[in-house]
Amino acid sequence: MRLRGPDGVENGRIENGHVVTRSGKKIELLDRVTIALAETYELLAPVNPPEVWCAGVTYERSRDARVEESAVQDVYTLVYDAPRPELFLKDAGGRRTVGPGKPVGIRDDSAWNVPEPEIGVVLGEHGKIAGLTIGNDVSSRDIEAANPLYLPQAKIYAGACAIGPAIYVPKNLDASLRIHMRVTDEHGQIVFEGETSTANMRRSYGELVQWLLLHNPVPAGSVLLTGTGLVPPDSFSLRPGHFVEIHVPEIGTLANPVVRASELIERNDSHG
Ligand code: DO4
Ligand code: MG
Repeated sequence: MRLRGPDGVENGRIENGHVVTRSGKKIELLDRVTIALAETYELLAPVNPPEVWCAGVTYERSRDARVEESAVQDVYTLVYDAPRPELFLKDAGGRRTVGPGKPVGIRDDSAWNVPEPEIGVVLGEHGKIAGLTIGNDVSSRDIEAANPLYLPQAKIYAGACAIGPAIYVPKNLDASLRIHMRVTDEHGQIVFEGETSTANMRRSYGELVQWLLLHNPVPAGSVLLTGTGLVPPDSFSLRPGHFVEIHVPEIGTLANPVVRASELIERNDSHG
């Protein structure tokens, strides 16, 4: 994990309820489940990925949701069953990706926005899997549903991606992970809650990475989000003021408030 504290940005690992930094400092975790830290420390995205890629329709639940929503239904059934997965570029240069605690964006020109809680594969050198993190592939379902050719606009915009809070290096990559998501409103009321497991994924991480790297020079440190298996009911849309928490017991909690994408663009403009 990476954090910013009084001594600047530091890398560390979690050991017995503490973060132990590379310089040997021990910082107590306020909460071992979410890996929250005291206010003097800011959790950062665990990597600055040169590129973020996503796989889509890797869970039956995602396939069914897209078949129902889309004006063009066949593409989703075909890609779910095909040997070649759906892969798309989500971000490059970290312009649209935020770390824990930072606001994610929803498009102002969309009325149907959702969080997509996903396991992120962190790529090491030579296509090796360095570890796993949590990702939020925030998406506009009405834009995606209108026409599959609109997918880049449904997926790529200011604040459309969050990753963190830590990188988990599993002993066994095939061991399934539980993914729990909760969305609350400004009063703390739960407006959506659900859970899935990577046991429901149709493809392995290794298979997705192999396809991604085929004739494609993706730099080490990039992250591949592996698809969502959790789709809120059609009546649900994210709105500014919502707070998204994605919890994976082995990794921690990725928590982000929701704002308009246009607000994030304005904030960046005012910072020059
Ligand atoms: O085909 C649309 C994207 C699907 C996606 O992002 C997912 O299944 O997670
Ligand atoms: Mg997704």
